[in-house]
Amino acid sequence: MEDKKIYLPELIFNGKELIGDHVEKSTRKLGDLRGIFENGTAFESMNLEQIAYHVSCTFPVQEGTSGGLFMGITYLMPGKVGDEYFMTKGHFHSNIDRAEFYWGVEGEGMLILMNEAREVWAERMYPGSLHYIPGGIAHRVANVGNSMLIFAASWPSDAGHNYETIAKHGFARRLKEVNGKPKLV
Ligand code: M6P
Ligand code: ZN
Repeated sequence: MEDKKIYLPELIFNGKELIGDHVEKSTRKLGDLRGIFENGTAFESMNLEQIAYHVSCTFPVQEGTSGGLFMGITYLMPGKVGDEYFMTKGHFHSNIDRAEFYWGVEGEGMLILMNEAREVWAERMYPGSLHYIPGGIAHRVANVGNSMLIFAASWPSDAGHNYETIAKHGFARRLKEVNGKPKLV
């Protein structure tokens, strides 16, 4: 007899993509990242309509609900503005004590972290790397390879994104390519 209590999952994560009816996709073009790179002249000379990254997310509960979790996959293109790698905008959480997991899926990246005292450090991201980002830590990812960087993330549904602090003050160090290698300067 058919078991009426066994269901198919509503979402599939096939290792690279989130698939299902409740997946929301967003795109950031290079032009949306104005102000985050040091070399403004190099930035303005580039094709600002090109895609910098896509994010595919699932929000099973309403944003701001306590106790829920969100998940997203980010597809960050390779490239540089001057000697700085393409990177995500980066944020603290609006509820600053909320943590997050990031994990590497494909490509080569660097997770750049900064605490409220503005101390900066970074962790290498690669397929299978797992990164626990404690509360109170701003986070941004740079693609340091030559191919697309894919990483996944899961964060609390009441974390929220505080982009203002980073937009205003940036990170205290920049990740640049120095002699062909990524370096925090
Ligand atoms: C991860 C998560 C998302 C975030 C995305 C892009 O998938 O942290 O919450 O939106 O990366 O990063 P950002 O919002 O800083 O551009
Ligand atoms: Zn976050």
